[in-house]
Amino acid sequence: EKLADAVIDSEQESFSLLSPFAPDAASVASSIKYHSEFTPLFSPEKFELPKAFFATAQSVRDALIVNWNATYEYYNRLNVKQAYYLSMEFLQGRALSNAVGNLGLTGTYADAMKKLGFDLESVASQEPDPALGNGGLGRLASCFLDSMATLNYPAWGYGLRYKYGLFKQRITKDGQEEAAEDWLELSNPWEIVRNDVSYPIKFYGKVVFGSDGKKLWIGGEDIVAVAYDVPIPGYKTKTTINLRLWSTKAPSGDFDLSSYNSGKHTEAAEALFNAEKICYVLYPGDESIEGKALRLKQQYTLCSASLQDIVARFETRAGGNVNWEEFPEKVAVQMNDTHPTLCIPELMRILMDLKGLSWEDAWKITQRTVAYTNHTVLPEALEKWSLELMEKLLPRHVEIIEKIDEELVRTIVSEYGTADPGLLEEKLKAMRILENVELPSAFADVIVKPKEKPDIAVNTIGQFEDVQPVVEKEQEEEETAGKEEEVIPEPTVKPPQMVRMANLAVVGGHAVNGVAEIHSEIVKKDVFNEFVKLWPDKFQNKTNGVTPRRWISFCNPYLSDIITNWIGTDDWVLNTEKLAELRKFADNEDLQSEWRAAKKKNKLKVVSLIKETTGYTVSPDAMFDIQIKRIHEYKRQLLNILGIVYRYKKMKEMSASEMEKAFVPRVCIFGGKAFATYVQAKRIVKFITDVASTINHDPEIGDLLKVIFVPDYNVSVAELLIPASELSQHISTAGMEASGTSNMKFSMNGCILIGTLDGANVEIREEVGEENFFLFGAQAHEIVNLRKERAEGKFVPDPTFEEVKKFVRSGVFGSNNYDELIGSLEGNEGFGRADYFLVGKDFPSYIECQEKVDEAYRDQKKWTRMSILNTAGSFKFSSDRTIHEYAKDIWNIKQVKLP
Ligand code: B1H
Repeated sequence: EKLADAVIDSEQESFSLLSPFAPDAASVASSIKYHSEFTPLFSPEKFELPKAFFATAQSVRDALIVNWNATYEYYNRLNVKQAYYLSMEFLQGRALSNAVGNLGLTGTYADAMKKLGFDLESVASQEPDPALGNGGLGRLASCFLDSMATLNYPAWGYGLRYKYGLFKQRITKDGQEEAAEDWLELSNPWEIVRNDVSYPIKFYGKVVFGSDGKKLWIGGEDIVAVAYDVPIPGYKTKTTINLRLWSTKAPSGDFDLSSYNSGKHTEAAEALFNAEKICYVLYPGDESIEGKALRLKQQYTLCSASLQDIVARFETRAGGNVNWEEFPEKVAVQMNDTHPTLCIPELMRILMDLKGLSWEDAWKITQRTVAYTNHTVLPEALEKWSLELMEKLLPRHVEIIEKIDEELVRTIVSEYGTADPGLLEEKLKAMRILENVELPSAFADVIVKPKEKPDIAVNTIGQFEDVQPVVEKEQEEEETAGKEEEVIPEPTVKPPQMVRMANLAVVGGHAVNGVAEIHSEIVKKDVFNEFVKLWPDKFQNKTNGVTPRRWISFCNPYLSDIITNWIGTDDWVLNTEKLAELRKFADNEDLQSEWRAAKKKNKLKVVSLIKETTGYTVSPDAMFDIQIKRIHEYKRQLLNILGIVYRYKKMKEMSASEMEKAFVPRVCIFGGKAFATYVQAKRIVKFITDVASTINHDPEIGDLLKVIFVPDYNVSVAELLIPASELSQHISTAGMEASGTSNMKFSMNGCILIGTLDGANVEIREEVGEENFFLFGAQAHEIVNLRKERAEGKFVPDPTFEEVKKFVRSGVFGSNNYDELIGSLEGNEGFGRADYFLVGKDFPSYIECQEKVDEAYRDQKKWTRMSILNTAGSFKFSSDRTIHEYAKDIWNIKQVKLP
């Protein structure tokens, strides 16, 4: 009965639960005072901003813990089905304003801060921005947590508690420099360590048969994973879910006292360091085998600790009555990309080796429990692991993976038969989990052995490397130069044997989804086409979304107030479809002038940010044109900056009055980090800052054009930039950006997008209307042919493109001739990479489109209307919509309302 009462029908009422915790400003102030005295982090005599932040956070945490406990207890009691979102990244951003906002206490806390002599905004800005993620994939995970809590879904996140988050970026005269991000330096007020929730994790060792005939994994290296819980409050609900982050340590007793006593201090602590270093850094470099082993250890730690925890909870909640077949009715595991794919063999291992289930039963349960989200189609980003490394580190898992692979081979053989060995070979090549590995012995003689040829580039885990490493290519060419006549001998080196994690994820799960419509189509047509033929029902689309709490309500209070006033309610924060009501006021001059005033106030904040971080002064009356995202060739920051260079060249050819007539004043803002070993991306950063310093110091240009690279782009910087944006750039080569999520945030904040038909741009344009989106560039289905043409030398570049390259090479931006950068956009010689990302092809249509942008901006009424219609049309992109879809179509979980 209780369960039936609590579980909310999908077409249920919307919640109007007020926070159960409704103190007044005076009691909040006294709670903060209390924590400033009794939560010892700082000396007692002073009460300054950092201490004020920690004391305030502690006081908010008290409320969160009450709600967290109530939520946990209730789910335990009802034993409802719960979803678990496993991700190597959660890019949470600062928590204070978000928590206070979700509790509905922003006003109360602001008043309390005043009583104590502070203002809430400055206190909140003391919080370190925890960067436990690289970009969109990690931030998506955090938006999902906010929606799960807000919508009262029983769901948790599982991740790793990295000691150092994504590096801090400094911009120097040489470009980007990286420094460690020590976000835990002063401790993390939001986490609660659970010393009683810890699990053993094993690496290396060997597999033997136990006395009961079951497989036993023994020996090797043992460490312990300890739970750190971060409460995640929902908006206007008591539901407070959990983000459980694992930290690693050595088992107690591993400190070697006798070594220490004999003076060997470092050796004494070796085991401790060995265990702790697993969670030191988000994505350690993968250049060395040590680095690779560490990343695999991280992935396994996440999967093993989380599954042991989930299984233990299942058993506890079942009381004395464990029925393993019910596991998928109580548990849904979502794998955020392939990084947690070891969940599949790990759940199999636990069920078979520890719980005694048969292979068949364990396999059915695993498949029904697990699902996989794909976030990229870049071939170099599809994760593969060396079989040799995995065999050493996780011998039992490799046995299980080999058996899954064998079963898959059986399925493929029975589906396609052996009559056409060529066809069968092709299918096996596309679908097998193990690459370059002999067929299982049972199939050895029915199939002609596939011819071994090494892959050109051995895949590593990142998507951040040069797609075709320049240096290697050059060497290759040197080595083969003048040898045309010679017969090239068959390579004697054995091709590397690899485990293809994406194939394992597709085979082992019951659902596979892409993250935008066009991306899900590409996933089906290209990446996993062979699997679609086998299991068409597995494949789905779940277009990404972002939380309207953080990304409109809290980061843009000026705009939020206007929306609330004009719609007549603040319900839109929960029911974003209400934003569509703004459409009927799009031409209203009062709304338009309020709208512009709010934008201006947000722009003024960014003017200060730019002054503080770069020293440049920019005009708040110029158009703010922004591109913020990881620096990657496919995202084409190079197209943007070359467009700016072209604009600058044109200006230099004009008189002052001609210039003003021809161009609208712009501040072009970039932000984003380049992966530390991604050389070409770092060159792009350096080039942008070089162009910036030339243009910004050119007295003839003045406010007509400024170029800014905002250093150390992160969630907090995004929260300032997005509300101030007027134009934002989402200009990836079509087919390459899976979704993008900042595009959604910009549109919600009344920013107009310039972009290609890629990722979620396609759907945003449909929703906000074609006339409110600046479209240019080649389309996804044209790309293969365009590249082919390009490589064959058939492509004739537009004169504007030749002109802009020549201008760059002429030395206007300093002594650097940018050979590697500009060369990458040209033929196949030298630095030539035949413009793989088609910057040259799209350049003329981009320039033309930017002219239309200027023209539209000149008519401020028209522009404001476009801006309002973007916000009004953005409602589909709330992560609430996305989470409802996952809950219904993949996880099969129901909303549960706390009493
Ligand atoms: C996305 C990644 C990613 N796709 C490997 N793939 C990583 C791959 O550390 N690694 O090894 C880290 C991240 N990230 C992004 O996901 C897509 O590029 C975006 O288009 C998409 O919006 C986002 C969320 O779906």
